[in-house]
Amino acid sequence: MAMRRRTLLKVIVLGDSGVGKTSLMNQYVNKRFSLQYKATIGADFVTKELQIDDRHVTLQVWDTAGQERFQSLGVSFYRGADCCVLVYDVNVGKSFESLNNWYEDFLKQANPSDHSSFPFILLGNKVDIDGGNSRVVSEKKAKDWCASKGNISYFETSAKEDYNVDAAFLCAAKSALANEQEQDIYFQTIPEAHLSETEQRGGCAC
Ligand SMILES: Nc1nc2c(ncn2[C@@H]2O[C@H](COP(=O)(O)OP(=O)(O)O)[C@@H](O)[C@H]2O)c(=O)[nH]1
Ligand SMILES: [Mg+2]
Repeated sequence: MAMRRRTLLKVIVLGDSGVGKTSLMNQYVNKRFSLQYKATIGADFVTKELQIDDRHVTLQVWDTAGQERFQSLGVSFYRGADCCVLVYDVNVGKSFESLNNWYEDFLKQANPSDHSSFPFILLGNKVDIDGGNSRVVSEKKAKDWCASKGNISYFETSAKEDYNVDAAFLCAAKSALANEQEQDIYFQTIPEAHLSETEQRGGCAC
């Protein structure tokens, strides 16, 4: 009988309030959408079971409970993240301008071992609105931003119409998995003394 390992991956979703983070997660996990404004789905995270190649994966997707308005997300939100999904609204320029802040903030708070290789995904959400006539951020502008951050994957999405939602989260899961495997290899090849030093540094806020 084949033994199969289950892998837990933590994905966090960041972006300005109102861009559709909760709606994207709700569409992805529950296949539901509501136009009614809800700040949170009432839990720290939602989970989805996935099969990626020969791996059983439990994807844990963390939502901000509306605190993103105050930029005060707790340490537990960032801790141990394997992938960061950044979201902006293609119809709201400010939400795109905020991406740099979310990106920098994530790296500062989560402090992953290798900043340059940590997997991010960018979602340009609400592409359904007004048939695209009210969009203010072009696909090119978004892709240029992704290129400037070391080739982040980009998806145009609609939580309302369930457009590209599965594809985006699957990409997030695969990127997280790839990064996790690279880290396994990395940690296996360094001496133990070095490892504890790295861990201590990773856990320190300063
Ligand atoms: N038309 C449209 N509305 C959306 C979409 N995603 C979210 N919304 C709406 O935008 C508002 C804010 O969504 P929410 O998920 O609460 O955003 P959050 O603050 O980022 O979690 C709600 O009224 C949603 O119904 C989308 O893809 N298309
Ligand atoms: Mg929300």
